[in-house]
Amino acid sequence: MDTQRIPIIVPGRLHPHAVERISATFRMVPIARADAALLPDGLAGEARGVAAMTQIDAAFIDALPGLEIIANFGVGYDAVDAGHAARRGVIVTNTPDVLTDEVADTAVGLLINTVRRLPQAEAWLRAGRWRGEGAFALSPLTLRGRSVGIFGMGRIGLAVARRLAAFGLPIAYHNRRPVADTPYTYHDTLVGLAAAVDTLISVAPGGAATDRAVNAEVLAALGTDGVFVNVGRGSTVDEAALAAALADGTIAAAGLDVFADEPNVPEALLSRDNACLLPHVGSASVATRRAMADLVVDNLVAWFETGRPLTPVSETAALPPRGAREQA
Ligand code: NAP
Ligand code: 8YV
Repeated sequence: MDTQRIPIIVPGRLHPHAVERISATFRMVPIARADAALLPDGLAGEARGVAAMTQIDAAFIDALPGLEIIANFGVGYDAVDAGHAARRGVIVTNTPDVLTDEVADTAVGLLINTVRRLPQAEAWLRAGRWRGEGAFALSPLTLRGRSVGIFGMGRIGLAVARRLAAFGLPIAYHNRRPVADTPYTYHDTLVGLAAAVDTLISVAPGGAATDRAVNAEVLAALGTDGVFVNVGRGSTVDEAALAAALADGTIAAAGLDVFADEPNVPEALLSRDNACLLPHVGSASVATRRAMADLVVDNLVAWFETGRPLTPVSETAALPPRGAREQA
């Protein structure tokens, strides 16, 4: 197949390696954002693919009648209306597995920084205070003796669990369903999990089902020695309740890589010394982001050359292959 003639829309910013490969393989159509009004004349009818790391809503999908596939940059695809895409017969792909270990490493680093206050200790040294004032204060919290609860025991959750089990910490988790063949303790509610542990790590996806699931009740259940870490999605947390819990001692500390309205971080979190804050860097190494970019493009190539995507999301996994559609 001559893929060079296939229009692939790229709304907004995309990883440069993905852009380079898409423009070398397909007819790439960059637009500023996912708004069909920005498409060159006639392109809305011709477009067959979208590659994006931005919001793709139902209106944009509906504006592209020939759309076959949306390749999302990221394993989390809450920005894409995958349910609507499925109803329209449009495949959605994401980038699982290639980032799992990187994000799990980040989660563990963030947990340790939060508990042992290593960023504050480094700032103390760099400000000349070690030389001028003496040793940095002992950290009130320790990882020793903690028990860990993972909200979202999927690919990344399991990778975090394996790491922390090797640290000698007991692991429990909450998902909608128990995971087969794992040694970890299952809780069928998030608040039940929070009450059973003192360290809650969220690796849950965004979307309506998890919206502000980590709320005041869950934080109260975690308790005054509690540490909350989030590498999943900011939307899963009631940030006002979290800021209040950090301020009034309902929990001890939080480590956050993700926020509800990125890149805007609430002042009530920025001002807290017991919050360790990262700018969504879970997967952000050169090697891992390049692997994600490759998987975005490999999905497009596989769809147009073999008729089957490599990593479709669950909502669109049962859609028929390309060949079956052409015969229908
Ligand atoms: P995954 O394998 O699909 O795991 C997600 C887990 O969450 C599943 O075990 C799922 O189990 C559970 N879950 C989903 N909805 C739930 C709900 N409503 N209530 C309770 N549990 C629920 O995905 P993954 O590859 O581990 O990635 C997880 C998430 O991490 C992504 O969606 C993304 O948001 C985030 N992420 C962040 C970064 C970063 O840079 N910080 C990087 C990569 C990924 P059940 O289906 O049984 O409920
Ligand atoms: C990416 C992520 O940084 O994969 C995900 O779900 O959150 C991160 O790996 C993000 O998707 C790129 O915008």
